[in-house]
Amino acid sequence: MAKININKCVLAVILGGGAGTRLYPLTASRSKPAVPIAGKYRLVDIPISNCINSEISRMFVLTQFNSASLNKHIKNTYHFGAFSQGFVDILAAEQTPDNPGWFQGTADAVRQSLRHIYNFDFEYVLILSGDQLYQIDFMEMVMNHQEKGADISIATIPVAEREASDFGILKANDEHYITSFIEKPKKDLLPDWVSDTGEEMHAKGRVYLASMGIYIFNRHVLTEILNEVYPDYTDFGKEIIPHCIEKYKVISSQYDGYWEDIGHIYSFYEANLALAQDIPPFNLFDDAKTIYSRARMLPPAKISGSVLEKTVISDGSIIMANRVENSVIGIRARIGAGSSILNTYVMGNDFYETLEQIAENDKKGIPRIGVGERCYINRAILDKNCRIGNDVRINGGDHLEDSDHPLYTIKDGIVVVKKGAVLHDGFMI
Ligand code: ADQ
Ligand code: ADP
Repeated sequence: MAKININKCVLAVILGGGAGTRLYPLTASRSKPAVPIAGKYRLVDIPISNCINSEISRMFVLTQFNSASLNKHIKNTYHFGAFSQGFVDILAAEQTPDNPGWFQGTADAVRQSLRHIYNFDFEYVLILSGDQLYQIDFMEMVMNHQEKGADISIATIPVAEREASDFGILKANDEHYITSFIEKPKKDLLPDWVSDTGEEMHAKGRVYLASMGIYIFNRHVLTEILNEVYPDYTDFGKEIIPHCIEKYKVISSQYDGYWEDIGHIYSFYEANLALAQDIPPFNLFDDAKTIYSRARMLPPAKISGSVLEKTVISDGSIIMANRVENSVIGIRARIGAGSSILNTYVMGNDFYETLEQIAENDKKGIPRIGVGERCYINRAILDKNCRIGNDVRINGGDHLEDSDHPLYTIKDGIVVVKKGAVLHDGFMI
């Protein structure tokens, strides 16, 4: 089959996030697509970059609330030029006379956005999640969808038993038509949902076919489903998809590469730190699959007296630490002499303090922005613009119980220091 003009026939819709509770406190003051990842990117850069690398350049980002940082990031990053039809537009939940509330779920978010989306010419809508890490060329999925004459395609991936209950699990026939679907099945139901996922996957115990939450809908099918057939259903995974497989031609498009859901603090943390490994499964150093982000005019990182092991250091950082290990250090981060940073994601800062500001703050006893001297920080996420004084000790781990405090939150043993938090000299967690 001839290669299709994917940019003309596909329009992408990125589900930028619901209430954002799973990534709290990172989503306390910003919308989920704006959450910083991998030192210099934001969550939304991942699906957008995958679209661009797949030659899809028309995208809507649906988000529960708009934020200045998201707008600024999108506006300053994604320019497609005068001779392109490309755009990235943010659609935030809005109150209208007949709809007082927020998006009630993923399908409701798309339903409420249809009037903006349908102004454009396209054959297929590609629906993407905003909190996943992957590098996929969508061309194959679109061609598969077209060849099979499907109404809906779902990207699927084989998963093992321990994660199967976190996903929509499905079964498909030899022709890849989906015959049954269950959203997040309980452990005791799993034996009925084993699929033939291929020899290699079976050998790894990955015998359940999970929905990746990536869908292609035919243009007319999507409006029919959302407005006529199931006008009351608000969620794709829980309601729309399980019901659609009886009425529509729904196919599974299996993918066997790296794909990670990063919607929880734990998976977000693990995925970030994995970038510091020798050969990370998610490859930021691949010219063919660039992850795009805002080009900032930052100076190179400056490092002195530090032992660095498996560490990613972003532009504009000033590192005087004693040791940084298995960590990701974000833009403009500052780490003082004698400090040890272990197993930690430091998001970095939005600005530098001037020497005058530092002197002024010193007088008032306010720690300077970044991490001070002789600190020990292990198993933590430091959100942006934190002020960590000298001799601060943060020791995350399973000995800590989940809890929420004014300056930090503990989830799954990971200490998340909130954006802009001030931890004075000697503070201990
Ligand atoms: P979940 O990820 O649990 O499962 P959901 O919470 O609906 O599903 O989120 C899907 C995406 O939509 C996420 O990026 C989320 O942030 C976003 N989202 C959620 N509510 C939204 C709203 N009201 N407005 C805008 N965006 C919103 C889904 C499927 C499963 C599948 C997994 C794969 O339901 O079947 O296995 O994705 O990760
Ligand atoms: P977030 O990453 O948490 O979403 P924002 O992107 O909203 O944060 O904020 C980042 C922007 O705010 C930066 O571009 C920076 O210019 C600006 N900013 C924030 N705090 C300060 C400050 N104290 N001084 C100067 N600029 C600031």
